[in-house]
Formats: sequence, C-alpha cells, structure tokens
Amino acid sequence: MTETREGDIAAALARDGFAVVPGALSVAECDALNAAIETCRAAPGPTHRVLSPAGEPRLESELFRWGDTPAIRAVATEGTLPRLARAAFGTPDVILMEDQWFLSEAGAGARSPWHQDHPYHPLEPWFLTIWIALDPPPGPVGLSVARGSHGGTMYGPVEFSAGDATLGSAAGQLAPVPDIDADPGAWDVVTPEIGKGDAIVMDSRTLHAAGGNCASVFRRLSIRYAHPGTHIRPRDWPVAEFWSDHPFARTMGAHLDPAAFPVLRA
Ligand SMILES: O=C(O)CCC(=O)C(=O)O
Repeated sequence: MTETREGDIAAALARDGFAVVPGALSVAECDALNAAIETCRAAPGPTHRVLSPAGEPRLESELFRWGDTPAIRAVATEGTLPRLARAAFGTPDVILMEDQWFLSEAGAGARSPWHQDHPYHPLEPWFLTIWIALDPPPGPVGLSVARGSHGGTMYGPVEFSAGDATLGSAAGQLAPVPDIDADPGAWDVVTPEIGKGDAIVMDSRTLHAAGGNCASVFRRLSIRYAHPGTHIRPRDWPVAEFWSDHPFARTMGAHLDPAAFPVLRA
C-alpha cells in the first residue's frame, strides 16, 4: 500500500483522485462504530436500504445517522477525519455533508457498482469521501478506484439497490458508467491493500467500486465533507433521493444550511 502523508493529500487528490491513509481510525474506534452500525440496523431510519437481491445474504447501507449515533458523530466531527478533510481542501473550515455505513453479511455477493459520488448530489465544487474499512476486508472486496478518473467524464448515477430505489426522478440522463471490469486495460484500476481502520480519501468525481463475495462480515463507513464554498447546482438527471426531496436542492447557488450540515472549525 502506498501511504500518503497528511501534507501530501491535496497533491495526491489533484493528481490521482485518491489517497491512502493507513490507521485513520483506531481499532477501538472501529469496534465502537461496528457496535453503532448494529444499533442503527435495529432501528433503521428512512434512508436504510437493503441493496442486495431478496433472499441473499445482505448488503445494507444507511445515510445520515450522525445526529442520533454518538460513535458516528464523534469520528465525523472530531479528530482525524475532519483534519484530513481540512488538509484535502486547504481550508480551516469544512462542512460535514453525509455519513454512510455499508455492511456485507458473511456470504454476501452483492457489490457496490462502479460509480462516481459527485453526480448523486446537486452540489459544486467536488466534495470529499473518506471511506474506512471497519473490518479487515474478507477477500478482494476493498475499495477499487480508477486512478485519474476524477479529471474525465461525469457519468450518470447508477442505482445501487436491487429493491427499493435510492434515486429520485428527473427527465435528463448522463452517459452510463462504462463497464470497467470488462475493459481493465483502458483504466488504471487500483485496489489498495488495506486493513481495519485504514482510509481511502477520494475526490467525489473518482470512479470507484467495493464489496462482492465476502467470506465474513465486512463493515465500512464513508464520511463526506464539503468545501466551505459549496453551493447548490440543480441537476437535470436523477440525484440521490435525499437530495432530490429537499426544496433547497432546487435553488441555484444556495448554500448548505449549517443547522443540517455543520461547519467544522479547526
Ligand atoms: O463500501 C462500499 O460498498 C461502497 C462505498 C462507496 O461507494 C461510497 O461510499 O461512495
């Protein structure tokens, strides 16, 4: 694994679209987050989805639990992760946008397909996803990224869910994500070797995928941070349901409401 020092994160993001940060969270923090994911599963909120086909060992995901889940709030708002986001943007303030956990049960085969995070959101400029493995990946199921793809085409959002939809509706559509697995020679695909607590920091325009055949449970957490100058840019293609449901998401130039999206000061 090529480690990126904190001071080099902005340059790595600009060049490659991602950076690897080993040991971003401690084992104790990962254990607390894994317990928190079980609490969330026991009382799922409106954004909880089973992404795998019915009847199979599950791939599940949920967003926006930092407000009622202290372990998620702690890592999202204090310590290493906001510090990495400040280093990435080069700003003393960053905005907490979203938290999203993923859980693959032992035996799950469903994968998060190749996609970019950017087109799911009516936001500019690019934002940051910090993805952390909360368990050692049970097989080649960690995050894969297409190096340099942040500087190319923006493709249409891909529906993750085999059942309940996660995308809103709109008339337009962008070009579909190409079949990267079928044409690996055309892409510089990297799957960093990572362990429990290691993070991959990504530009929201970087193509990535994760999951697949998991021999044992595999939990991971993504925290997304926005640049303090982030504003709304309504899209004419379907964005993530949460964002399409919000009236402010249709107001060109509006800023994120700090009551819902806290500004984290250094
Ligand atoms: O871990 C996963 O399955 C997918 C993570 C991901 O694509 C993301 O957080 O944007």
